[in-house]
Amino acid sequence: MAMPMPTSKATAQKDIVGKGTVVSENKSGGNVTLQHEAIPAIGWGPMTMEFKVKDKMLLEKLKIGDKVQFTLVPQGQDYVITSIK
Ligand SMILES: [Cu+2]
Repeated sequence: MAMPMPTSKATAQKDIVGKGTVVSENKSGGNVTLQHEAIPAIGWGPMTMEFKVKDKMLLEKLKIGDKVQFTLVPQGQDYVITSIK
């Protein structure tokens, strides 16, 4: 996949990385519920919440109870997972 270098304007954003445990996943819907640790980069405390993933393929190997590290990017009002392992 092509990765264009960030241009000088606006969108150069740091990755937001979190850690958590898979509570449930919906592979066909492209959602995963994670019990995540605090994510100070965006001012979140620990919580359980549902995330969308950028690509459903990301969920293929996930199982409930897996400990994961994930990367978020802002998308509108939400955050979307762009990598999880
Ligand atoms: Cu959260």
